[in-house]
Amino acid sequence: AQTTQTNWGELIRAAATNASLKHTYWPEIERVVAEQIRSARMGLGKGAWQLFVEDGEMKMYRREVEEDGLVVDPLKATHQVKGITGRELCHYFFYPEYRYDWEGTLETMNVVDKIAEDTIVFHQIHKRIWPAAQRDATFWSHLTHVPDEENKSEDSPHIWATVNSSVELPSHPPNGGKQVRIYLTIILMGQTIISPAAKGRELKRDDITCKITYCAVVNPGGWAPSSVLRAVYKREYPKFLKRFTAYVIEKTKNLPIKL
Ligand code: 6CM
Repeated sequence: AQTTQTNWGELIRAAATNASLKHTYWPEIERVVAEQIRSARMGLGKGAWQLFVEDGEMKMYRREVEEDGLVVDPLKATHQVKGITGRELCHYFFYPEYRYDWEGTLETMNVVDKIAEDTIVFHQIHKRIWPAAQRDATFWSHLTHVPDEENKSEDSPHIWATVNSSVELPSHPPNGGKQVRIYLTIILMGQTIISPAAKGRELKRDDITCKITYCAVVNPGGWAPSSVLRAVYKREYPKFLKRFTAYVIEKTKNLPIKL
């Protein structure tokens, strides 16, 4: 009941930098980020989600959806990882300097526009998957944090999120090169849970768990055989989430905890 009353737009605005708030993209960023946070927090709720990968704490669900004959299956994944915070998770997902370290589907990544410390515009070319044409994407990426509804006390860590959403760039028209443009809306969200045992003493990495939600809708933009695409997703999404979280654990293990 709480969730329906939350004004996510207001919370997202409160976390944003001035440079982001002033940008022409802002109304769209606020709308999409609010919508993504709302639906990521909703859990599986209604809708025909089918579990298609289960590996330890990691669970991945999809809904089979096609638009104009193209597979656009929404994906929703949940995971739990010890030793990292939601803020750290989203930091490594958002900032471009780490992307080649963990993004296995990437051929090239370019920062088209660094709008602000919390909003960056990217052009990415992804690896070609036989027998389809190579894909590229242009999207803005926004890093935000909102108070945790379940943990309302003053000093409890915020929920952090990075949202990526396609945007048209006159400098990079779709299907201009040899790639087919894909359209994506993606959220990675992390909620930090602190073990009650840590109360009153210095926090250790052993005391923290990150509850992760990752949702993705990718429209392949042009011909791609459904069965191949679903097989690719079944292989690549778990690979991404395992590899990426292992990467964040490795990067942060000797660093001070950033809540
Ligand atoms: O969210 C992820 N990565 C982000 C940073 O790179 C970003 C990227 C999203 C692009 C995901 C699409 C890649 C798949 C390209 C293949 C398209 C179809 C080819 C036709 C096959 C027959 O949000 C992690 C993304 C993990 C991808 C599985």
